Amino acid sequence: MRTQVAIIGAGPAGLLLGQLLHKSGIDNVILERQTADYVLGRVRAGVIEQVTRDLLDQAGVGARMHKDGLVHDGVQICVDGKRHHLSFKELTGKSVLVYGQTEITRDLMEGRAAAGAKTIYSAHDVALHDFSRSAPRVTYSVDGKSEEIVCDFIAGCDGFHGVSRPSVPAGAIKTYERMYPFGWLGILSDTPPVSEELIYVRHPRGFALCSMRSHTRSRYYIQCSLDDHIDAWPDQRFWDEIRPRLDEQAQADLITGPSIEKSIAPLRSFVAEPLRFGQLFLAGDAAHIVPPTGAKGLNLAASDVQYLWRALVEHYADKSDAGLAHYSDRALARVWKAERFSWWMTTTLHRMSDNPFDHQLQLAELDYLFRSKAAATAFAENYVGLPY
Ligand code: RFL
Ligand code: PHB
Repeated sequence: MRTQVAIIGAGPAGLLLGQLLHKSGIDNVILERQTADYVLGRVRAGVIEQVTRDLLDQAGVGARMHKDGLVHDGVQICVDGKRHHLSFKELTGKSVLVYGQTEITRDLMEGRAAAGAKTIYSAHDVALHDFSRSAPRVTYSVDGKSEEIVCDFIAGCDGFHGVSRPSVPAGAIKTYERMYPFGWLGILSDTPPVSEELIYVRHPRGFALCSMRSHTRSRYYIQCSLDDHIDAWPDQRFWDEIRPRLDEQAQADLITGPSIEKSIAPLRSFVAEPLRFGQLFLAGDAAHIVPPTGAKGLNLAASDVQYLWRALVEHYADKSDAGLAHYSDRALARVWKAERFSWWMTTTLHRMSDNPFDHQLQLAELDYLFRSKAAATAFAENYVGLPY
C-alpha cells in the first residue's frame, strides 16, 4: 500500500492529524494496535482548551462538542477546607470546555469513517523502516498476514508506550523525566457533580479533584500510593476517603453512587527531543507526558498536531519545508511551558513529603495565588491554554 502520511496510533493525536490532513487533501492511513472499542473504553481527559476546541472545529468534528460540552469560566481551589474561586473569564477573557476524551475520540472516529479514510485496527508488530531516507516504510501484520505501507512521512502518534520513539537510535534522542511518588485513583459515576466548577483540593490527607463529564456524570480523583491496587478500593472506601478532603459545603453536597469505571494512573513528567528524525515526526504522548493535574496532555497532543498539520500542508501545497524544519522547536516551546505548569500544579497541590517546611511553602504559594491578581492571571493564562 502507498500513502502520503502513515500515522501510528488512533488516539486523539493520530485521529485529529488524520482528519486535518484529509480535509487538506493529504492522503493518510492510521495503524492502531487495539480495536476501536478498546480505544473508546479508555477514560482519560476532560478539559479542553479554547485552541483545542477551535482545532476540532477546523477538523469538522465539533458539532457534538458544542452541543454537549460544558463551558467553564473558572475553577475552584480548596485549601485545607476553604474554597477559593479563580475566574478565567475575568482574568483572561477565555474559558475551557469540559468534554470527555472518549467523546472527542468518538467524534473523530465517526468523522474519519464518514470521510472514507483508512484506519487499520488490531495492527500487530508495527515496525518503522528507512525513515532517515525519502521513502520510509511501515510493516505490520493483521490476522497473521504481513503488510507494508510505503509513504513520504511517518507520524508517531502512538502514545508513551508506542513503538515510534523506541525506533529512534538512542544517540539521536534526549529524554528528560520526573516520576512522582504517588498516583491518581479515579472513578466515574452517574451522579450529579458536587459543584458547577471543577474543584482542585489540597489537603493534608492528599490531593483530590472533583470533575465531571455532564450534569449527571461525575469524575473524581484522589491521590493514592503507587502500591495501591483498585481491588483494595471498593466504592465506599473511595467515598469515605474523598469526603474528608473536601470543604464542609462540598461534603454536604457530595452525592455518591456506584462507580462505572475505576482506575489508577501513575504521575510522570517526560519530554523527548527533538521531535523529528528524518521523515519521522513524534506528536502527543509519544513525545511527552505531563501529570494530569494541569489538564494539559490531550491539549498538548492537539497543539503538536496543529504545528505538524500546517507544516505538512506547507510541504505539499506550497512546496516549502520550512514548517517541517521548525516543527520540533515550535512544538517543544509550547510543550515545555505546559510541563512547567503541570509540574507546578502537581507539586503545589499534592502531599509531596512529610516535611512541614514543604507544606508551608505550598500554603505560601497558594496564598499568593489567591491574593495577587498577577499570580492569578498567570495561573489562568496557563490553565486556559497559551496561544499557538
Ligand atoms: P494516546 O491516547 O495514548 O494514543 C496512542 C494510541 O497509539 C496506540 N498504540 C499503537 N498503535 C500501533 N502500534 C503500536 N505499537 C502502538 N502502541 C500504541 C495506542 O493503542 C493508542 O490508541 O496518545 P495521544 O493520541 O498522544 O493522546 C494523548 C492523551 O490521550 C493524553 O495526553 C491525555 O489523556 C492526558 N490526560 C489529560 N489531558 C488533558 O488535556 N486534559 C485532561 O483533563 C487530562 N486528564 C489525562 C487525564 C490522562 C490520564 N491518564 C489515565 C494518563 C486524566 C488521566 C487520569
Ligand atoms: C478529568 O475530568 O478527567 C480531569 C479534569 C481536570 C484534570 C484532570 C482530569 O486536571
